[in-house]
Amino acid sequence: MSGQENVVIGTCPGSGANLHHLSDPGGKRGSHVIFDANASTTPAGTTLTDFTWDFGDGTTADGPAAEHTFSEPGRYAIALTVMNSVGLKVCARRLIDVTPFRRGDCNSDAAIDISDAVCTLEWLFLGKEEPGCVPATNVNGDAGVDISDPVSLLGFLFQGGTAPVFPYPDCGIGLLEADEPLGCKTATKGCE
Ligand SMILES: [Ca+2]
Ligand SMILES: [Ca+2]
Repeated sequence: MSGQENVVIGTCPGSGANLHHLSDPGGKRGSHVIFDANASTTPAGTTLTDFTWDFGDGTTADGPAAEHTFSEPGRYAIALTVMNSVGLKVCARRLIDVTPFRRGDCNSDAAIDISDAVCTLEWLFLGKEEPGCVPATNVNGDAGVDISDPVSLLGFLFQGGTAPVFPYPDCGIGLLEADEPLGCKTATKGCE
């Protein structure tokens, strides 16, 4: 595993079945993101000719791949517009939280241990306060946070199970499709 994570960003309503990807270099903290649209598709007989990125912070870039460093933490709407050789344009959008966290660190103390599983269980089932970075509790990286996440963390800690998905063990920003609706408001300790 290279540490690189790819996620599909959704197409705009009414566009074709085009796929675009974002990727993160992994290991780099926080604000530097590599965007990659090379997986975009176009109907047979046409080629993709233009790629335009809007990073949501007032800056843009061209080309099938782009790198961008966000200067401030926050939530950004990334938009990609692709045009093919017959002039058909499609777009894709994705919100990303440029708030670095370490996945698994529910209680934000820079360590991943049993107290994080307890933290998630207490939030889910005992009415404790929601963690400042909910995606950090989505240990298994699936569509949401439920009991399978603390179970997965305990399995990793004590039974040699699967490690939390990126960003782990290094800090990073959440690029999973599930990270967007969960929303990471505050960086976990050690990732600020
Ligand atoms: Ca912790
Ligand atoms: Ca989950």
